[in-house]
Amino acid sequence: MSNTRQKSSSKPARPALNEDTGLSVPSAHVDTFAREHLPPKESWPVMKGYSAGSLEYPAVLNAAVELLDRNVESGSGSTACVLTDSGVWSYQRLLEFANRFANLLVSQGLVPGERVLLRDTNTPMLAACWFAVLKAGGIAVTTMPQLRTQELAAMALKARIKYALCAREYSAELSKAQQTAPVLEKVILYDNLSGADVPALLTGHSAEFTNIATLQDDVALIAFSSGTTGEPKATMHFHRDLLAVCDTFSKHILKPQAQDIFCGSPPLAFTFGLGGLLLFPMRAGACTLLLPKVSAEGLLQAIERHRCTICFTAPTLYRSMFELAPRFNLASLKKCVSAGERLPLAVFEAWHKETGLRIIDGIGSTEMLHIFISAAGDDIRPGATGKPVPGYEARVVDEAGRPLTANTVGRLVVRGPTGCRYLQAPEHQRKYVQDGWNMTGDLYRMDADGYFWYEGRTDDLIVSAGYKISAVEIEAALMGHPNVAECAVIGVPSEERGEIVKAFVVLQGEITASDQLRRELQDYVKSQIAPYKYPRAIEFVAELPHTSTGKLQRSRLREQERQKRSSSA
Ligand code: 3UK
Repeated sequence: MSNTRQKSSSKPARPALNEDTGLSVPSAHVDTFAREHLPPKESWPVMKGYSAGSLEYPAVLNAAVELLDRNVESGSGSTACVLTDSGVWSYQRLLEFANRFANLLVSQGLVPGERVLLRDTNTPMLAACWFAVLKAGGIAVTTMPQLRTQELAAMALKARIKYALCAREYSAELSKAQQTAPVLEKVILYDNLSGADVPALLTGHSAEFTNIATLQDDVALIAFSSGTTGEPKATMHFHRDLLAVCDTFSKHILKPQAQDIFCGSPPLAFTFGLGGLLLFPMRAGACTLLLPKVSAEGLLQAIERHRCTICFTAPTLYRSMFELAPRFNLASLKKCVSAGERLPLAVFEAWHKETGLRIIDGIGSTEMLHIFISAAGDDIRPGATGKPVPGYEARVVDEAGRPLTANTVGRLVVRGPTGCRYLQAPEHQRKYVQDGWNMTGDLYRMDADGYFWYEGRTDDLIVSAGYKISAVEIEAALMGHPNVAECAVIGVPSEERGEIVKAFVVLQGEITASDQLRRELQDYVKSQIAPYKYPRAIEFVAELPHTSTGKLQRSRLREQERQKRSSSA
C-alpha cells in the first residue's frame, strides 16, 4: 500500500477516525467538507454485504490505486486498457497520464478531500482525470457535457467545488458558471488529443505520483441525482463503495474476464457508465472502448470494428439497435446489460431473436451507486428485473414498511454494501432512508419465486430514455419564458423512449398559441437546461387543475392523458 504523502498546507490536518472498522487510522482528507457534511450516522442505511463472500477491504484504501496502479504492478502495464476510434491506451499510459494530472492538481494547490469537477464526453483523458483526482485524495464530481451554466453552477455551489478539469470544447458553459458560482476558482482546460504525445499542459508534470493513502470510508465521489423537487441531490460514495459494486454485480452477475472488451453508451458522469465502462473492466484487468458520442449505428459499428464482448446501454438504444443489427457482424458480443429504466419484454425478445443474446436487465440508482437487482443467463426471467444481486437484500413493502405477500405491488426497498448518503440534505436523507432501508421510489412486486417485477414510480419523476427528469425543473425553466403564465409537466408513455416529457402551458393574456411558439418554447428550454430534458410534447391549455389549496395536480393531468389514450385505443 502506498504511503501517505505529507503535504504542507495552511489548513491543519484534522484526523478523523475510521468509523466502520474502528481502526484509529486518520483520514487522509485535509479538507473535511465532505466528511463533515455526511448525514448523521443514525440516518444512514444499514451498510453491509449480504452473502456475497468477503466485501472486507483494508482500512487504508484508494480505489484508483486498486483499479489502475495494481494492474500495472501485476505486469499488465502494456495491456490495452482504453480503446478509442483513434488509438489504444495501455494501462501504463493511463497511469502515467493520471499521475501527471494528479501532479498538476497538486501544483495548483489541491489538498486531499477537495472536490474536482470533471466535464467531458467519454474519453481516455476524462478517465485519466478521474483517476488523478482519486489518487490525489480528491473527490471526483463528473458532470455530463450537456449540462448548462445554471446546472453546473448549482453543483459547484452545492459541493463547494474549487477545481475543474474540463475538455476545451465544453468550457463555455463552465466559464459562465464561474460568475454565479465564484467558489469555482480554478478551471483547467485540456485538449482531447488523437496522437500519442503528451500535451504541453502535462509535460512539466511528472509521470510518477505518490498516491494519497485515503481510508476506505473517505469520500471518493459525489454523484448528482435528479430528484422530483427540481433541486439536485448530491450522493456521496466512499473508496470502498467503488470496489463493492465491482465485487457484487460485476463479479457475481456479469463475471467479466481479462479478455473482455467493454463498450456502451452511458456517460462516465452517470454511475451506470462509470461502473460499466471504467470500474468493472479495470477491476477485471480488461479493456474498455470509450466513445465520445453514441448513436445506435455508431455503437453497432464500434462493436463490429473493435470486436466488443460486453455492451452496457439503456433499453432505448437496444430498441433502435436491433432494427439495424442485421447489417453488422456482432459475433464477438457475449453479454449485454440494460439499466436506467424498464426493459420492455418486446425489446428483450427482439434482441434475443436478432443476436441470440439474453439481455441482462438490472435496476440500479445513483444513491446505491450501481445495480442491486439483476439476473444473467439461465437465471433470467424475461420481463422481470431479476433477483437481489449477491450482497444486497430487497423487499417489497407497504406504506408502513411491512413486507407484502407475493405478487402484491408495493414500494421497493433495498440494503447492501452501498447506499444513500446525501450531502447536506437531511430532509431528503430522512425520506430516502427508512429503518435502515433505501427507499428507491419504485413500485415493484415480487413473484412466488423471488423475482422482482417493475411496476412504475411512486413519484413525479419522469424516466425518458434512461434519463431522470424532474417535472418541477422543466416547469421552472418554462416559466422563465415571457409568454408563459403557468405550466405543468408530466411524463407520458412513449414506445421509443419509455416516457417523454409533456408540458401543459397556459399562455399570457394576449399571446396566441401556434406551432412556432411551441418550437420557440422547446428551444428556450434547451438553451436553459440540458437539452435532453426539453418537453417533446406541448399542449396549450386555458387553465390547469389545482387543489382547493392551490396546489398543482399533476396526477389529474396524468389521468386525463390515460383516458385520452384508452379512448383512442
Ligand atoms: C429506474 C429502472 C426499471 C428506477 C442507474 C444502473 O438508473 C440509474 O440511476 P438513476 O439514479 O435512476 C434510478 C431509477 O431509475 N431504473 C433504473 N434501472 C431500471 N427501472 N428497470 C430497470 N432496470 O426508477 C430507479 O429507481 O438515474 C442504473 C446503474 C447505476 C445507476 N445510477
